[in-house]
Amino acid sequence: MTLDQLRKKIERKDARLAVIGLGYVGLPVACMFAEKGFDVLGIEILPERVAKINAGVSPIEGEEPGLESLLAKVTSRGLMRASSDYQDLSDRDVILIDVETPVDENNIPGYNALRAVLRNLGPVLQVGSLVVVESTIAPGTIHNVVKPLLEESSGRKLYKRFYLGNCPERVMPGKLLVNLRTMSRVVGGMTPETAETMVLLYRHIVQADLDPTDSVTAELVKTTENAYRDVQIAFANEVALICQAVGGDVWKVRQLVNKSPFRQMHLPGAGVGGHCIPKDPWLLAYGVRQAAADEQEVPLRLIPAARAVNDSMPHNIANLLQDALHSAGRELAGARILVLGYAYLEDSDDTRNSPSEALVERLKKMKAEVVIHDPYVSEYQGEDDKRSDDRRSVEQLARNADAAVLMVAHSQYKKLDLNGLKNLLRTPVFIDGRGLFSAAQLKQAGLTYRIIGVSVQE
Ligand code: SAJ
Repeated sequence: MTLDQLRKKIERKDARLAVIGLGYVGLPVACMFAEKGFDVLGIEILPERVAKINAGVSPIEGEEPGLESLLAKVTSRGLMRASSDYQDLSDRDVILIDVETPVDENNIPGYNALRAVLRNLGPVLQVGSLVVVESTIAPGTIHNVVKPLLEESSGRKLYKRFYLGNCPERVMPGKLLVNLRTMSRVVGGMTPETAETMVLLYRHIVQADLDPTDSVTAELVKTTENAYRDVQIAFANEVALICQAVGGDVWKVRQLVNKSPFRQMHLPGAGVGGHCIPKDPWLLAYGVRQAAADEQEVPLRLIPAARAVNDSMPHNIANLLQDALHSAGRELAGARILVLGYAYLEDSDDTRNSPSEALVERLKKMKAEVVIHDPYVSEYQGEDDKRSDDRRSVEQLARNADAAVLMVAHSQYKKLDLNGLKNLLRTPVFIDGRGLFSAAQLKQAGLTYRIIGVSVQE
């Protein structure tokens, strides 16, 4: 099939689609194309997810407005189905790939999931089909990994047997469907004609700008936009550490700095977690290192430094805690610490790369005992009290604790009764890792406190 024939099929919505990887990106994408009338096949390796999806039940945790009902609608109408069998892809005209692309402990992407998909896809790839990688990948990956692997596994050359591009997703847990519909997307094609064909496809589900470009630019934009955010957050965190040291209040400093034109200082905090921001700067760095024969050609200083600053924030929280406990006449070793919040983001149940995980590890190394509460994370919504069947609330967990450490700005925590907490805690220490409360509030409650980015006013 020529690109022109494929375009016509896309315009008529006759093109048969497939989405490989039905996770937090692949599933909503599959549902949205199916809702527009495309025949969509989802390929998913986990059989239990396949079964759930075919039963119209979303396997995605957390609140995703509209997803459950949309999935039920498109599966019940037979517009979308899930399978684990790659043979089912042999009649597909367009294949979107949405698998995870994590980095390892050395910040190198192994692309294991992506490579497995490409190895299995090649042999069944229909002549003239379009393959689009939606996963976030390092600059150069389409050229140096995806294209050669697909040519090898399909036994044919690009353009002779398939067309190739990448269109990075810009979703955020809790807003999957609305982000997919309303956020602009960079559409990277291996040729301009491929990019134009991809724009025709995505126009069916995206109401915002679709910017056609080449594959490397699309890879650069996605990893850069998240590296940008990581550097911005790191700057705010470094200013917080400066304020702690020189007698300032970063929350006041930030507010006044942002009154200056063209300043948008981000929020300092207890750390940077999630599935995007901690990873994507390393994908950008990896792309550069793969391309630059000699590391000195492009000495990456700012991006790795920002990662180091953000990764140090949970340790800064542990230091603030140790200092506050000393003031209250308590050692950290042997103390019982209540950690408030384990998700990486406020009002989310997502714990991937959570700063709280790093803090808990640090506290345990410092011989503290840790109890965790999080209203959204099932295992931490409050331990069942043996004596009664009600879940142990923050107050009950605080009863024998020597400090409460707020790590996540969940809405529920904004309503904490600080006076009540002070009376419940064995040692009345409170560490505010997200600047949720003012020094005046914490002082009025009689708590020995520390706030991220605020110098001690004892
Ligand atoms: N954080 C700060 N200070 C800030 C902002 C965030 O410490 O000023 C922390 C958060 O607490 C969290 C982490 O950084 O631990 C990440 O927060 P995020 O708001 O960036 O949320 P993510 O990880 O879901 O980011 C996603 C990204 N979207 C995509 O990759 C498509 C990011 O590019 C978006 O900017 C973000 O959603 C968004 O706000 O939409």
